[in-house]
Amino acid sequence: RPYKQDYMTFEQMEWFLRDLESQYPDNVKLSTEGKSREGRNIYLVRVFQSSASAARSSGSVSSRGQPRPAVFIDGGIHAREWIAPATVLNMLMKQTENCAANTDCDYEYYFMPMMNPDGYEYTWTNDRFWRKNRSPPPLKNDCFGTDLNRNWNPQWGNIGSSSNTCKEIYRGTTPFSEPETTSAKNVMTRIANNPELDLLVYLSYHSFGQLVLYPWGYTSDLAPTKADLEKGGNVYNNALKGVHNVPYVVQQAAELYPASGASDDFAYSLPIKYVYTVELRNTRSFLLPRNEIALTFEENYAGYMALLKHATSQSN
Ligand code: 0X9
Ligand code: ZN
Repeated sequence: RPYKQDYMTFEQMEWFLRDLESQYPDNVKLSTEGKSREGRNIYLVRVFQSSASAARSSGSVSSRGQPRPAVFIDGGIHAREWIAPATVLNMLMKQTENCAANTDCDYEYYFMPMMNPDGYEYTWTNDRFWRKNRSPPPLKNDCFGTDLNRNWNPQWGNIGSSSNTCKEIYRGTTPFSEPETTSAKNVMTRIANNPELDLLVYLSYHSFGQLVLYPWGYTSDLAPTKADLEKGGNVYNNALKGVHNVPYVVQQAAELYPASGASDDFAYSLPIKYVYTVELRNTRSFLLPRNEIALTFEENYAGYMALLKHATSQSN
């Protein structure tokens, strides 16, 4: 299948996902994990080794009764960052092809490629630079939308978020007040608590800035496993750089600016060992030309593969 070189509407994404599942029924399971505020589906895509090839390779991980490694990846938390869902959808397709060919399929892969369908739709119809979801304001004459990357625990309501509904960083009324963050939280918690799985990696795709950010994001205090986080970030970045030689910077999220209530700090607290918010191309604008969609995907797929291998290697 050719990679998607164009930005898709939400409806096109839905067709793309249904099509992928029907083409690869042994490797892809599409589910709806909730509905957005305006009633759009929040999709989860599970990609996995087919049971036939798992049986053939018995003697490996699963049959020894050890948990299988798992990874959770999201895109589209922020509506205007179009390259994020575009990249995640291409990653999802490439991972599916790998699993169907029975190569590089050692994990259970969970993708939530479009976390904010209402906001995304709004960027196509009304305002290209909309960031938040489209939650109606608590008070009339107030402003719409909650920042889905300020609505999580721990540290909800702390620095770098706002209680003013009109702000881009409005945090919502309570932690997980939004159906979109609740859906993602529930899925991540379920995977983390599944004794058959070992949730090792979390990747959240955003733009722009060319950054690989690791926790904490709410404080410049060092995370307890900062050395591991930095190492994994460098593994991702070195592999990425090898593809198109584009510079990304690995740093602690709070060094960009402290922001509390983001998904990465939640993921790190679950706990997940390797947690990154990746700010994709470029360094100037949310308007990334279409001809950079494939390039962005290619370099980040290399980073992702290298990180996943690192996370399961003996020498990590
Ligand atoms: O501010 C954000 O939510 C992210 N940047 S963006 O330009 N895509 O909006 C960065 C979040 C980094 N993580 C934390 N600060 N926890
Ligand atoms: Zn963002």
